[in-house]
Amino acid sequence: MKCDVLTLFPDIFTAYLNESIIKRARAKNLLDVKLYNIRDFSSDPHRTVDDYPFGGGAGMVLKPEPIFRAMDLLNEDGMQRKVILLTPQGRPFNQASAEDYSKEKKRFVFICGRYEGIDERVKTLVDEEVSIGDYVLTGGELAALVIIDAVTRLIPGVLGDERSIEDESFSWGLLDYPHYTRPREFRGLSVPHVLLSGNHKEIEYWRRKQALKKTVKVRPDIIKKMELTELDKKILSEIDAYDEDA
Ligand code: 6GU
Repeated sequence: MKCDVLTLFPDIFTAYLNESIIKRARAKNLLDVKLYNIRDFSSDPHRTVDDYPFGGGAGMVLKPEPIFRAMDLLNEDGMQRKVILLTPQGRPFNQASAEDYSKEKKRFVFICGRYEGIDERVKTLVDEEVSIGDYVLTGGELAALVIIDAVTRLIPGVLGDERSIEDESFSWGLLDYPHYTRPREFRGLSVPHVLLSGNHKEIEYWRRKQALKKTVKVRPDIIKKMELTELDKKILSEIDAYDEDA
């Protein structure tokens, strides 16, 4: 994934982009992020980026000029770009969006809104408005990082163990099953026997059951939308909390 980020707070990104899997993806050139401070594209001596809203009301609005000037600079290289505006008014981002983005050939631009809003005319530059959930953040920076993270881990070669993604698609849509490592017994809490059995068929069955159980309990909406296999239906019939008619 290659992207340009327009933000008033580039420092928010640097710590996260310089750790762990994301750092390694950048080192391998599988992820390229260039940060641009919108304030650097202000044209007045006070480096103003916001102004009062026409029509009155509380809060400030991001001015259009600095963002247009930043986009003019990006466009000088003639590359095709997909421009995403991060806003709580956007289309909800999900795992399917992450998969689409991970296959995108174009360079991305993430425009991070701040303050109470952004001048509506900026949207003439934008291909998609995207939100990461039904709550309000103080700015789009965390949303851009969430998207970059979710997309990067889907790019082939980023995760050390390619099975991590395979395992996920086996249970795609379900919440994950419980994981255990050594010691077998810890403060009176023991690892479920089946995981020590070496019986891979039984382990697979147990994990699927645990994933279904967890999902029924905390995300019944996911179960309702899923295509269940005959095995899933059998497992679910063994789970008390599940009501087929709900
Ligand atoms: Cl993309 N931006 C802001 N400010 N808040 C959000 C969001 C984005 N997605 C959810 N909440």
